[in-house]
Amino acid sequence: MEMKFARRVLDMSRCHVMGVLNVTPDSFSDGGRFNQLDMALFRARQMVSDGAAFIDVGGESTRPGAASVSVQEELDRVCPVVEAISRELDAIVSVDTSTPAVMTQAVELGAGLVNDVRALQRDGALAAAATAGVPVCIMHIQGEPKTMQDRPEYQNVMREVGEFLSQRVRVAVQAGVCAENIILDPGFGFGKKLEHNLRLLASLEQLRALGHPLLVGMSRKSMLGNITGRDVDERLPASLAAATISAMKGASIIRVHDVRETIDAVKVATAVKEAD
Ligand code: YH5
Repeated sequence: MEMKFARRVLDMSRCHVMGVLNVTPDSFSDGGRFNQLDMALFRARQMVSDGAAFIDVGGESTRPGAASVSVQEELDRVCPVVEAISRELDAIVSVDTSTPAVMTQAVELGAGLVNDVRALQRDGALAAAATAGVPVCIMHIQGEPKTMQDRPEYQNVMREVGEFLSQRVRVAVQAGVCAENIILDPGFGFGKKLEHNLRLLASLEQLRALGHPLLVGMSRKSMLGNITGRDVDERLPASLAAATISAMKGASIIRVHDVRETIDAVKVATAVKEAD
């Protein structure tokens, strides 16, 4: 159950925490005391000292209705941060991108994981991921980020997500991605209503039958707002509950904003699993 991410090897039978690092212009503003790169590095250092095994660097907002970003703009946002974290910190850099040129460049600069919310469906993404040679996370999405929440519909969400993911694994392996390098993600909130997200979380163990480690991301998402009635900055307790359930159900990587708190929740879940 070991997986090799550029310079580091992880046991994927255990649960690891991935810290979210957005490098979109609106993510960092401090009135000019720090520049963007300093701010990003500060956050990354903090998340690593809090125990993050991965830092997920993303330069494209996938919020419905968010403006699209040019390839050059995404490269300019992501590359300096990937380079600096890879050089300075003891964590695996994950690049949250659907853009082939960003995958290629980021891996050259030291990224150890390609995290694509579009499941390598963009032109050139399969080839870029195969050539990069690092593990890739393939996530389920219904539709495109811009419109995915318009009216998500499923007859059987578990079956459809499972079939989508196994089809993308097949296509990726055909394109030269090593099967042992594929991580799967049901894509919480990506073209799904609350009932779909809940059914996927309730049945998460079943997705492990596809034979790949699982990554999940529910931190601060609307599904938790729908359940608790809380605004985005009041969703930490709900996010910890979601992380705990995911860890109990066998997720290998949990993608979160609040690393320190999530590490404790994962430690409790892991201890209980080991006593079982
Ligand atoms: C994911 O699940 N999600 S970006 C809406 C929110 C809060 C957070 C306020 N990239 C995932 O984090 N990559 C994102 O409401 C991801 N899995 C993987 N593999 C969305 C996000 C967020 C969205």
